[in-house]
Amino acid sequence: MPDPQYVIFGSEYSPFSVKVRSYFRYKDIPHEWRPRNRDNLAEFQALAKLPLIPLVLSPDGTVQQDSTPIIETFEEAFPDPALQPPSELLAYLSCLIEDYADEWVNKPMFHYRWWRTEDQEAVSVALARANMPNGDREAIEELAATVRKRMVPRLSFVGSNEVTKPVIEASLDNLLTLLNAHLRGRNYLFGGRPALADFGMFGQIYGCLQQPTTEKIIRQNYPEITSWIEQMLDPEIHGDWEDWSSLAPTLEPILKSEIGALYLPWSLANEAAVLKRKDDFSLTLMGQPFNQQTVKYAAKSLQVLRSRLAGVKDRQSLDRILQDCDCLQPLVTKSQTA
Ligand SMILES: N[C@@H](CCC(=O)N[C@@H](CS)C(=O)NCC(=O)O)C(=O)O
Repeated sequence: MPDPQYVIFGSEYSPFSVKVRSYFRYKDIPHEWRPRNRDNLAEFQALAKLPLIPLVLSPDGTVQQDSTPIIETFEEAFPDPALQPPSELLAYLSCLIEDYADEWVNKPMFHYRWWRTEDQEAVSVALARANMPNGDREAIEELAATVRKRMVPRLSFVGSNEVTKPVIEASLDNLLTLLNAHLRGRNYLFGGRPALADFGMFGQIYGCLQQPTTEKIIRQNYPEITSWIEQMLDPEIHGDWEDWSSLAPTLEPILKSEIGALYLPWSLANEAAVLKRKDDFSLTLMGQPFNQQTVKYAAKSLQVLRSRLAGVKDRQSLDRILQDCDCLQPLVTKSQTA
């Protein structure tokens, strides 16, 4: 009898869905990739607690949503090959980078998707086609117009506006430059095997390759990233994990200039606003103003990072790295409500 299949309801255009799909492929977990569309929408809605993809349906009928907890659960049932480096230090950094990818790199991905007319047009037609695989041209165009009208105002959900645009775009430029350098001469972020961080980062950057503006930026300038993305679609092991000493020269700059200088200060300000029940917040990033509406989910994920850090047994080297990269304080001190 064939192995029972898990079903992943997702979309090629959903970074969190392709993140989970690549994980299932890497782990060789028997699954069916089921793009959510008009034909299966009712089935999806009957299963979903939240109107979000990915959704994983297990053969026993269990439903799971939210990519990080999905991966954590499956890691227990399918421990080989291990998703995280055995070093506690590197495993923590992998969690931190995954969280940054999910909560911060999602901003430029979504911003570039819906900011410029060329991208709006291309992505809305692609989404309409995915939703109506057999639709004729007129129906696709009509749906694309509806999708575009609905999605463009959602730029505010990720904090994309005229004021924040320079920071969001500069952050992606910075990340791509540093990531390309880090991936030169190595297959994955932590060496010859993909880690949790790769899956999170892959989802967002794969999304960037599906929209004309960022596709051009990446294909013209960042060949190492392009080939890493190709590998991440169906990842295989090419070697062993590296040590911090060989990763540090090119990984530290990402931790410092992206996570320490942008993501964690943003996340801390967001948390403070959530605790004060404010609808929005502002802070200075890259010497420029940044304002957006509060995101409850990011406040929770910051707390998860803190609990995880508190559970690390040997903190000495890790704390020193986090300190050097300006990441430590937000990961040990909760925002004040007063
Ligand atoms: N934290 C969630 C985020 C999931 C999410 O935001 N999914 C988006 C697509 S990437 C979604 O479903 N948006 C509503 C929709 O597409 O209907 C996860 O990691 O799975």
